[in-house]
Formats: sequence, structure tokens, C-alpha cells
Amino acid sequence: MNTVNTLLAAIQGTGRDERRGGYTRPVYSSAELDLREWFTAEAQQRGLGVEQDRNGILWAWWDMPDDGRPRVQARRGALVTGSHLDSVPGGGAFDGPLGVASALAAVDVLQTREKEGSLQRNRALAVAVFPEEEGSRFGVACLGSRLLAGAIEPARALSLRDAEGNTFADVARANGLNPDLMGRDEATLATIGDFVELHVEQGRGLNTKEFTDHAGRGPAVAVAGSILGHGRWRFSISGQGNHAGTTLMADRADPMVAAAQLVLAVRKTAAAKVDARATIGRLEPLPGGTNVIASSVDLWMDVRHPDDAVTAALVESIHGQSQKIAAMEGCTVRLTEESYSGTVHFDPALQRSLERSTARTVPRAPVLATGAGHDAGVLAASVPTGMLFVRNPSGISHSPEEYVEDDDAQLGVDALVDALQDLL
Ligand code: HGY
Ligand code: MN
Ligand code: MN
Repeated sequence: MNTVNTLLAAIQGTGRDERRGGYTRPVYSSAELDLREWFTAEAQQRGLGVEQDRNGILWAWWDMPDDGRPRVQARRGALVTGSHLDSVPGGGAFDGPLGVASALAAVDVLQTREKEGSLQRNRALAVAVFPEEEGSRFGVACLGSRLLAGAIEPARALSLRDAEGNTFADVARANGLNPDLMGRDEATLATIGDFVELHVEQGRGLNTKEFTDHAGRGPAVAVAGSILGHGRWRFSISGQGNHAGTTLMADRADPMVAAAQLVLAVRKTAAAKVDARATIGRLEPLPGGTNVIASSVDLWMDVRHPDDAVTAALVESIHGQSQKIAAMEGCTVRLTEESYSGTVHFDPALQRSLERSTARTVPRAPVLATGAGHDAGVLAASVPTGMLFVRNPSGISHSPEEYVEDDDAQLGVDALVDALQDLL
């Protein structure tokens, strides 16, 4: 088995979710902390120096030979690769870890080439692991890279709460971080010359007939062109909690009924707009009893579209509909924006470099837009970033069925090695 698959096999038991299937590895949970330990050990075995910065991001440094300069100077403009280890609830084995494991496997190859003299490095290389990319515990996607880039107010980040009511500040403190130091980190940003993230493809872009030959096989790797703008909004619908048996149907103000109509309205509104995607994947009635009419229902909406103005218009339309629906049910509704990232176009020069290097390994590797958010998307506002996607035969992601074939994972590493070598 090749290195990247050996590395992934080593963590396949970590954070398994027996109820949902797949993996549930929220940031700073024991599962994600175990993965951080795994990463740190694997990096140190490769002679990389592992550090955690004040925002909780892990950096495994393959420094240049010591030239007497202070380390921060020697690292300025470094080449960085990596991804995340946290997952969505019941997520797949590859979303995040494939990028981290592929980066470690790529370091193996590059270090061998340097020893053999076929790699002349001009800059340091780091493998980074970003916390809370999924936003599954604290509700804001890419929280770690947002803090690093100053894309979220530290006070807002620190006050975010998980489902148990723990604040991000408390959890960060419990994991050795000082909340007072969190936020945009110019010195660390200055060490990033380019960031290249390899990620499992979350969609069927590599499997459309445009890219598959007669044998149904097409390129296993794609270069990313852009990331769809995407955001998360929370609806809180309030009604009258009551007894399921003693409350006549005409006497009810039932937020669950309003929520059900809102879910259908979200689907209908997005389906009417080309390229729009809107999802209600999470709904929480309070108190949530079988014989109880809920007093309130929270539901979270994920909306995405290539044009940020269209996303905003969709949200406004759905908000207006939610108010009418709630009023019809004698309820009230409150809308809160929880997270938003505008559409990102990756750095053109870096993208061209990735296209050139990938063509050596995977002829006809296409450039794909993605509907999934990534730390590379958040960092794109501060440093040149680019991405490589590895074929996922079904295209299914954020699900236990997410999959990458061993050979394709190896092709992803080969493409990453060539990409990094050209950039080093
Ligand atoms: O939600 C996303 O697009 C990403 O997987 N965090
Ligand atoms: Mn994801
Ligand atoms: Mn991801």
C-alpha cells in the first residue's frame, strides 16, 4: 500500500460514529486531538518541526538549512500545503485528512529528491492543519483560517458556543491557547508565500462524460479555479409550546409546522434559480418531546451561488417568505447570519503553475469550480492560494460514502509533489 493510503489507514478507526456512520471529529474533541497527535508524530518522524500558532493552527516546518538568519525571516515566503482534520457529523474519511496525508507523503518524496540532488529548494516548506474548517462545533466555517487572516472579529469568535454551551474561548483555553492573543497574525501570514491545498473532490466534476474516456476513466486530478460564495443563516421560529393531547388543532401556534413549510420554500426558491443551492440540514425543536408542541424551532440554512448578489437576494426572498409563513402559524421568526464567504477566484499565476505541473502527471487535468468552501478560499484574500482535487468516483461527500481509490490518491500525491517541486 502506498504511503498516503498507509497514513489514512492508520487513522481509519479514529472518531468513528456508530450511530451516523462515517466519522464525527469536531474540533478539539478527543478524536480530533488524537488526529493532531497522529499528524505531529508523523511530521516529527520526517524531521519537521511542529508548532501551534496562537490561533490553534498546526505548522510542521521543513526549514531551509540554517543560514544564520532569524527563523521568521528564513521562513518568509515559504511554500505551505495541508488542510484540516475536523469533520462534519457522520462525515467521510477523506474530506480534510486526504490533504494532510498527501502533504506528508509528498514531503517523503521531496526529501528523497533533495538527498538525491534532484531537488534544489529555495524556500522553506510547511504542512499546515487548520482547526474548525467545517464549523461543525462552533458554527462558523474555516474558523482557524478566518482568525489567522482577520476575517472574523476575535471577540465574535471567542463568544461562539457549541451545542453544550461551551464558548470557543473556554475550549481554546482548555487546549493551551490564550484567547487574548487570537486574531489576525501578520507575522505568520508573512511566512506564507503560496498555499496549495489538496482535497477530495466533492462533486462529480471529474466524472462528467466531458472528462471520461471510453473506458469510463478520466483524469484523476483537477486544478481548482474558484469557490462558490456560500453562507449559513439561522432561523429561530417561536410559537406556543403546549400539550399534544389537550390542545385543539385550531388553538395552536406550532413552530414545527412553520419550519416544515419553510424547508419546502427554501427548496422551491433555490430550485428556481440556476446554479443556486440552498439546504436545511439541521433543525432543532425545543423542547423536542414526542407529546409536546414545540415552543420554538431553530433551523440552519446553507445558501450558495457563484454571484454574491444572487445569494443575498435569495436569502432576502426566503427571509420574507419565512415571515409570512410564521405569521400564518401565529409564530414569529428571527434570522441571523452565522457565516459568510464570498466567491473566490484562486490566484491566476499559482493556478497556471498548478496546471503546468499537474499536466505532467495527469494529462488533461481540468480546471474545476467547486461548491465547497476551504481554508484555501479564506486565505486567498491574504496570500496566493490554489487547490488540487482528487477524483471521488461517486462525487458524494459529507457522507460515509465519500471515497477515493488508492491509485487516484497516489496520483494526487504525484501531482502535489510536482506542484510543490515547481514552487520550491
Ligand atoms: O461546507 C463546506 O463547503 C466545506 O466542506 N466546509
Ligand atoms: Mn467539508
Ligand atoms: Mn474539507
